Amino acid sequence: MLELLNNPISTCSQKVRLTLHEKGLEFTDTKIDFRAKEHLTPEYLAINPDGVVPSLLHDGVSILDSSVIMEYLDEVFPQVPLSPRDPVARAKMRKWLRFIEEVPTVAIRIPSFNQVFVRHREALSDDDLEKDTNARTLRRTFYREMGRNGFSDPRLQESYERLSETVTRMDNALADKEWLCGELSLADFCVVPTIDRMRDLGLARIWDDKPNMKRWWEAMQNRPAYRATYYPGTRVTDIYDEIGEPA
Ligand SMILES: N[C@@H](CCC(=O)N[C@@H](CS)C(=O)NCC(=O)O)C(=O)O
Repeated sequence: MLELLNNPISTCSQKVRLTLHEKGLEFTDTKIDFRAKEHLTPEYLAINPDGVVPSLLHDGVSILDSSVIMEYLDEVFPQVPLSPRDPVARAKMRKWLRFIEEVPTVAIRIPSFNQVFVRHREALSDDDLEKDTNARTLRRTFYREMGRNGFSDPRLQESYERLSETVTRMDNALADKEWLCGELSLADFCVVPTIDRMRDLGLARIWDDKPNMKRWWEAMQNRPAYRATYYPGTRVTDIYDEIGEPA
């Protein structure tokens, strides 16, 4: 049995939901409430000591980290394969996964928190802010830097540059293929949540002049797995009335 401990609007959770749906795997969808800090309870930390989602439980065994979970699912359930068989092509796909984790996945957090999530910290007293920061097992430095007013303008601009660089690389890679690695693969699903969040935050103009990227995005949104992943309540614009303007 597969159980996914996840959150509807978490981009890392969305990567795994996309993979599960594309592969047609049934799973129990257990929602972890960030506002109630369910990801920081002793029970959850016993499953995932990093205090982040998603976590996959496969017959009770925990598999952690969204990209690791994606590769695990593809290995254990080889029907509907989402990784090339050829080792060189597979290495290229893994290079995409690493790039996506290191560059756009990290970059998108800065505008996401500045435009949306930082508002939950604005009213906290100094003591509560410190407590909230210290509770973030893996992310203390990140939360400390954000403070109660968000990340600095240079940090935001650097994030935009990294997101633009990602879109440019994708557009170039897609010039002669339908999907990032030729056949549809985990690399495509790994980057979808970042692209979807960019659009949600009003940053879709970044691919206005990128025709290959636009074609890829159109095709992705037509997939049943995409539609199953993004049910109502999975986007920041579904939940928050006002999303700050992109800087
Ligand atoms: N490398 C981890 C990162 C997971 C992660 O950062 N999850 C975010 C949601 S996308 C989270 O749980 N954040 C909780 C927090 O900021 O307190 C993975 O890919 O699974």
